[in-house]
Amino acid sequence: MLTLHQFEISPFCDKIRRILHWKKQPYTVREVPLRDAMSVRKVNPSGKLPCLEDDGRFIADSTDIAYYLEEKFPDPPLVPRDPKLRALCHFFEDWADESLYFYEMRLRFTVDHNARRNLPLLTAHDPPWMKRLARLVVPRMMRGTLGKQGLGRKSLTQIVKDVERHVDALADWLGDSDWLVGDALSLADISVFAELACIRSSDEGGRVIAARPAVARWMARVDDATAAAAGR
Ligand SMILES: N[C@@H](CCC(=O)N[C@@H](CS)C(=O)NCC(=O)O)C(=O)O
Repeated sequence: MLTLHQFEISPFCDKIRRILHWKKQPYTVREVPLRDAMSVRKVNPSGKLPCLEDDGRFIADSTDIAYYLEEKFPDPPLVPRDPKLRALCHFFEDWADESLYFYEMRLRFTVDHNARRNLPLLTAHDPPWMKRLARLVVPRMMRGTLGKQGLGRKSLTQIVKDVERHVDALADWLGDSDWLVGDALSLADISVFAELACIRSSDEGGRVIAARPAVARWMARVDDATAAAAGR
């Protein structure tokens, strides 16, 4: 049996739930409340989630989990067989994981009106004392991380402009296509969707995506194909 160790609102955990759903694999969830975040090191020394447990074996990092699942359950495929399309799929996934991720973090947790909505979701599985502590500590911690990464030093106006450029590029790339890579849903679609869904849940990101109907339609298409994952 597969067990997904997760933080429910993490886009990387959403990505893995959607992959499991796409591949029609049953699984159970071990939700890690924020107060137990240190316990993650027992399953993944880096302290990050998602981590997938498969019969006593632990696979960490959403990319490694995705390729593990692709090898174990090849049908329906998630990664294109054609080398050029496979490379493109990898580039999209890396863009989502290593660039878009920081925009969603910046928007959801360091912009006050969005943080007020998202902090209760982050601590949904925690006792009241942890909810109170998180309200004080989490935005500060995220500002620290984003300050070092760089996006934390940009104004909200600059961040929104960057997001508009990213979403415009996505719209241009999609054109009349249903999917990002080739003619079928792939890991590229799921990875980009998972980050954009978080960006869309911020007021600013929601407006950017609503103004680009082709991207909104593509998001609905990916959601239809991969939603209903447990724990969401
Ligand atoms: N590259 C990793 C990133 C995972 C990641 O950053 N997860 C965050 C939650 S969104 C986390 O566990 N953060 C806890 C920490 O950094 O201590 C992946 O693809 O799984």
